[in-house]
Amino acid sequence: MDIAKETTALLERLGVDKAVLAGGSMPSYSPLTGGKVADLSPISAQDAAKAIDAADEAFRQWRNVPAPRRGELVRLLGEELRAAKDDLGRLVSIEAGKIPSEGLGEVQEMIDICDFAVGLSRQLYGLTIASERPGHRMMETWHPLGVVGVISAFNFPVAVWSWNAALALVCGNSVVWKPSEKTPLTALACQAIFARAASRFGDAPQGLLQVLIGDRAIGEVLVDHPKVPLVSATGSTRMGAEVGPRLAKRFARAILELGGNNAGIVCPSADLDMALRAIAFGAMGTAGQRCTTLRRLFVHESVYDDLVPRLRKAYESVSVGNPLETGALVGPLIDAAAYKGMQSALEKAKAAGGEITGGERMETAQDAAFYVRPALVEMPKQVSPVTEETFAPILYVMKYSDFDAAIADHNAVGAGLSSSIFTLDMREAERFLSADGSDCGIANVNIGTSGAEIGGAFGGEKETGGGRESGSDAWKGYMRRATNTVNYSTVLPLAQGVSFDI
Ligand code: UN1
Repeated sequence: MDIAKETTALLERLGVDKAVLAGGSMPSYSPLTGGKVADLSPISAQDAAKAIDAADEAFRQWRNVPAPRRGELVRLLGEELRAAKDDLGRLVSIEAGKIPSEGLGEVQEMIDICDFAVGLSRQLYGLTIASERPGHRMMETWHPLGVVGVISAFNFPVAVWSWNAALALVCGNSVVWKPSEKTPLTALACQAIFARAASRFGDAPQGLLQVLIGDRAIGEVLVDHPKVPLVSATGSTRMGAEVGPRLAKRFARAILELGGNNAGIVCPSADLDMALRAIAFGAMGTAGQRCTTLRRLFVHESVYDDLVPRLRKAYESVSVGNPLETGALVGPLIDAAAYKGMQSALEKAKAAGGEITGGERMETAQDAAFYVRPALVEMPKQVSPVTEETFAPILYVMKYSDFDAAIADHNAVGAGLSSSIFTLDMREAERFLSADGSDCGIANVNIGTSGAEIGGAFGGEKETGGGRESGSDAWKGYMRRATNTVNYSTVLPLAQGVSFDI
């Protein structure tokens, strides 16, 4: 398979001009082979600022378009995504290394959020609130906010953009997107797909979606630009720790979706067959490179010797390889740095008494592709590196005897994204979901930590950043709220009984 040729052909089919793929100074690689697939031209800081100005102009028109009509644009985007699903899914596989069903699943997630946002475009409801004064009415209105900056990561190169863009657009905002440097091609494809939807829509303002191809300095232009009132950023906790304070300094909003160090608890009553499958997908799926990947597992001592050997077998036998050429379930790591990070975590785990199954690099013809066997590490207790997120397929397994202690250990890490309990005991399940249970933004019962549906709000607590994207009422983060009080009486009573007679 000539991956560079196929990438160019896919991009052309998706509507990207071939000329932008060659001759630039920013090489783009596929983790499937490590080979180069394009040379893009990064945008300059000056042009990035201009693109943001253009998006602000577009916003000023778009905010006056009725929300249900704005929904029509997102409906068309959903239609274009349906038509492009096979090609875009394959491009996601080429650029991010995902297996075909996950590449397609990512596009399905985009289609789903478009459907959700179309419905939402008729439901941007505010409250009517009882006023304490006679002849007065109080209400809340939700208004468009402005340019929404989106910074996305390589591991969900297009779905996370669409969560933000679909909501932002129906909410009356424009979007400026800085994709990961590791996955710019899928972003260019989305830009072309969006352009088709916009042209079918007819009178959408120019510049509603801007894509900034570039490095970190371009991300900084977006974060610091005074015309960007909200930045939604997905990536490492380290990135969030830089972006958050910069936004706070100029009182801009942040939606941060950062690291996860997600855990599961397997209780004595668990359905072990089901738990096994959920754990296998959660920990090894997407080669351990989801922010929701299962990274820690607490197994009750009464089922440990039943479950863990079966899990070990699954780790030893799972197919690893180029998912577009073989039926492999585990594709490559994104790059050499990810491989190094994985090896250094495994060395630390070994030094801390961990017993490791897997973790080794697989032989391939290509030096620059990093295929690894997922690692299962039995740990005597929860110490570093278990307490840190390593963005690779490592599952640390620990034995527990006391449920309260397991919950305490579950919560004793910096991140707070996703979590799972496997139990048939309703007391344990409800406790896990309660105020003194899991401290994560996502807490599941009898399913894994990854693979959330778009209908719920997505995000997490603590070092995960606190932001919420996608479903439920996450849209409120993309609008500004006004409280309106209307006096339809002939007098002017002041609130709280204050008198001020001039
Ligand atoms: C991410 O890894 O940044 O819940 C997003 C999931 C997907 C989204 C993951 N729906 O695993």
